[in-house]
Amino acid sequence: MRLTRYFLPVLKETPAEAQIVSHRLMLRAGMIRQQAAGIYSWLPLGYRVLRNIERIVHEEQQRAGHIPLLMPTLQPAELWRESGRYDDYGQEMLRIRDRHGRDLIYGPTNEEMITDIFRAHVTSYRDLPLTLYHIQWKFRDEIRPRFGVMRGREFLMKDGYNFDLTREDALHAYNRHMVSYLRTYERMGLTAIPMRAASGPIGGDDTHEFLVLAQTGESQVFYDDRVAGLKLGRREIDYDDRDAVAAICAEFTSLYARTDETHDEAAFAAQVPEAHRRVGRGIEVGQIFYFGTKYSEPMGALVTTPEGDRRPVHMGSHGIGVSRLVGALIEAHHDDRGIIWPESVAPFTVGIVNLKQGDAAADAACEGLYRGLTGRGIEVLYDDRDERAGAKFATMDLIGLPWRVTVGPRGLAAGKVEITSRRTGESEEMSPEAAVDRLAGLLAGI
Ligand code: 5CA
Repeated sequence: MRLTRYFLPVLKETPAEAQIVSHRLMLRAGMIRQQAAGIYSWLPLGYRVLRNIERIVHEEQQRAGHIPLLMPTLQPAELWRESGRYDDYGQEMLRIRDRHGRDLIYGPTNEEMITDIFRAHVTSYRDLPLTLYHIQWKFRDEIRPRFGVMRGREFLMKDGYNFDLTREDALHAYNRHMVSYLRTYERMGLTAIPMRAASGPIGGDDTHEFLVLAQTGESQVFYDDRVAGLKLGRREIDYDDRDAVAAICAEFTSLYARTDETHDEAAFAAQVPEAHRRVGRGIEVGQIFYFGTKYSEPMGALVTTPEGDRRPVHMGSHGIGVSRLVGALIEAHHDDRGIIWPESVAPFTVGIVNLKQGDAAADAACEGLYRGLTGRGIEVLYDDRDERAGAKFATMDLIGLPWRVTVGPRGLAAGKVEITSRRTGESEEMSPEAAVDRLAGLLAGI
């Protein structure tokens, strides 16, 4: 993409309304625009990041054997009356009436609708296990929408729902989700710690939240600091191997890690040596629930068992805050000059800065680099504006592309361009051809 043909409305001023760094940087980098309290347009740069996050979420869900579909944002109130949540959900639920006087809601979550789909089509244990998910906009009329996309009213969520014959099968689905979530966050360059939590309006007893440690997080967290060092890494995972999946969950949940809702001071003191005890804050980027037959029973989602009787299925639901992750990623990856995107989610991986637009040699070298890199499948943003070098560097630093290639007449006279890592600030000079090879090599494993 050439910057002169793109739409990147960066702001020079720091917006006064933004209280936390990710919100400030998203506004300054031209990623989002607020349209109403807690409701945002995703401008092209922000939309690219959102799409990259979605892609990783899809890949990891499907790797775990979960099946994508797409449910609507508007739901008939009838379904929610069946489960009893139409009245329970309170003011967070946005209620709408259509021209025929029928009550609709803008879905805050989809347990009822997915249960309705299930009961219409599945009648036998032979069709189990089944996990369906989608990535769709939700609406919750939060009392205090704030921190930009972190606590929006309209927000993008991945929500998945498992259907199983027995509690044990459903707990395997729960564990599968935990492991797939750990992988998802790790691929984005985030450490998200599973913490025992409270279930709120979704229901059930078993629930974990995934928290990214950050000063600006809304949740207070209590944990053994050794839990923050655990990594899945590149280990092979067989999602059908119950014991192996359960063992990974045990590895990641046996050290003390709880949110304030479930924190137990006595257990904290007994289980965690003082030197490892930490109290901090975290951003909740996901939550998984097992709630048994809470929806299947009232809504009649039954299957025949191998013994021939009919039983309500065991269910759980599992959510990832896709749009919130954009903010969480920035909270975890920035410096005083701007965002520092991990390569896996970066809106573009490489930025080309032409120090002297209009100089024939510099323009030709930039065009060559642009074609060479895009030809190798790399997403490039070429700053071809007629601007001062300082302004171009500031824009690149602000929008946080992982790699910058700087091209100027002086370097070119010696046959060189410069590659700079946004994360380390380290630079290296080489020929334009070598730069293409080097970047293609560095990015091959992402
Ligand atoms: N039905 C379940 C699981 S699918 C559910 O709704 N879970 S949830 O309420 O925990 O939401 C899932 C994730 O969505 C949260 O972990 C959080 O990351 C994200 N989320 C929740 N509310 C908001 C909000 N107001 N703004 C942005 N993200 C949110």
